[in-house]
Amino acid sequence: MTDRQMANRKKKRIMLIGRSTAGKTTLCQRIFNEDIRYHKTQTVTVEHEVMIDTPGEYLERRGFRGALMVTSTEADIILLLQDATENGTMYPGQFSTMFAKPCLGVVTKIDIADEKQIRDAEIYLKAAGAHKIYRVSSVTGEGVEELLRELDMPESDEAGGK
Ligand SMILES: Nc1nc2c(ncn2[C@@H]2O[C@H](COP(=O)(O)OP(=O)(O)O)[C@@H](O)[C@H]2O)c(=O)[nH]1
Ligand SMILES: [Mg+2]
Repeated sequence: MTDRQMANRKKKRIMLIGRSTAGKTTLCQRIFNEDIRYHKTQTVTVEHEVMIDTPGEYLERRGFRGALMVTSTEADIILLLQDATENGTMYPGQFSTMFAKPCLGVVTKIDIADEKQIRDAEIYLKAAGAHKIYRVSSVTGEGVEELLRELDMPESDEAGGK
């Protein structure tokens, strides 16, 4: 095992859930200081052994809820992403109770949302069962450092250097 693999083994695994275009992949890329570029997620991908990115369909289609539950067994923490600019939400009430893991809420795209939209997104996440909620923009980076601190992944620890 390489040193990096050793280091990653001790790191918590973070699973990202959210409808398509919620900003899961972009947040992942931001966290690892990768170029922000668009690509659609077609399968579950594990980035740098710590981030588990999931397809939006897993949330959008009821038939895939089981897949989310199975994937969650690999995770230590679950992030429920809610796009602040989305009109409404895909999360059913108490969605988090499906998982036996701590669920944190993340409001995304705060750079292009107004305060009311951000507050609504927080209400949706709270109703979904998120026990703590963060506001981020993966474009400007606002709020990302705070989230990383909560996840115990300080930006300085070079989590995903390629
Ligand atoms: N303005 C802004 N756009 C974002 C942000 N995060 C993601 N996006 C955009 O939203 C779209 C969908 O993002 P993506 O990460 O692919 O969503 P995913 O389907 O949840 O993985 C892309 O065009 C991103 O550039 C953000 O924080 N601010
Ligand atoms: Mg994606």
